[in-house]
Amino acid sequence: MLTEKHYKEIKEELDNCKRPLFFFDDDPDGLCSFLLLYRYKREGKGIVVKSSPELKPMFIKTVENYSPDKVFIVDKPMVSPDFIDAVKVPIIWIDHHDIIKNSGTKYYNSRKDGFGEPASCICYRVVKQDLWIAACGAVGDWYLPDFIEEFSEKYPDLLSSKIKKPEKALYETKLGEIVRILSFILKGKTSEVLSCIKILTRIKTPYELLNNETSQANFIIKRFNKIKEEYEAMLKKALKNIEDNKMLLFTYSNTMSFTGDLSNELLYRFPKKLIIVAREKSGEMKCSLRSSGHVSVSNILKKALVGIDGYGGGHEHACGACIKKEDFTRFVENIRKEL
Ligand SMILES: [Mn+2]
Repeated sequence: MLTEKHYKEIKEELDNCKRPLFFFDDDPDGLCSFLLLYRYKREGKGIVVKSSPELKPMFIKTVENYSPDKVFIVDKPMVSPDFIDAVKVPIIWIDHHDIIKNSGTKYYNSRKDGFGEPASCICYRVVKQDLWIAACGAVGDWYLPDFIEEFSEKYPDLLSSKIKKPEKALYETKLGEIVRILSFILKGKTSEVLSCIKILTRIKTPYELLNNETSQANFIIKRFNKIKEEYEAMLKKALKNIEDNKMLLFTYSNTMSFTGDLSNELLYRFPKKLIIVAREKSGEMKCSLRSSGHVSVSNILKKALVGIDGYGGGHEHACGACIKKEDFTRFVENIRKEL
């Protein structure tokens, strides 16, 4: 658990460096965590870490090339020990996934009793500015923090104070629309992703983005609309498999990954079903699993993985898994048996 003392410590770390390098996860919570720290510090460089929950040794080169005086890691559940060994400057690691003991970094984790508020909430409590970015990061991780009331007061048109459920905030409000923008612009061509992130470090208000008020905002919105089209087409396909009343399974093999976004939206539309969205990539099925209410997808996943070539885990209602293609049908059968 984190307290005001920890937020102060992190702030001092930020204040006392000149050339920080920030690594962040490729989802709205990760992006917002980075934006909060960077927009306060106005110095350094951000690196989005795609495709793996772990910060891998390949990023040692990135550190060597930039030669920062401090490294910040936000919203990554794992960091390779080789990376930690090789990096000779202080590493500040801010996270809310499973607690890592003796990480060899300055480690800050918000977890208590199995839950930790999203990394963007921690970063907001450190910098105490850009409330709208913090709200986006939290809602993107399916969570309404205590400062959401203040947000609704300040921006009632973006989030009505009547909304008490994160999924409603995500799919029925303008705040949710911004979260989707932040999620979609992280997909696709790296150079375009970087341009969008750069712009986001300078966007002044949520309205500049939503109402397309500047040419910079327009660049982001145009890119968002293009990616959204692809997403809508996939969602339409996924909505064709809804006859099973306990489970909704959708598989695809596009280059762009919509797995997390699709599984979230399908769960919102079908809260009583267990959702499995899987993307085929190099002989593996990369899955996102969702459930709500009393159905614990993490327990089901644990049992379904027995005798299967694959791995996975996560939170009670949201998990990720990676399964060898040959074993995928058996894996799905195992899940069906558990339901
Ligand atoms: Mn997160």
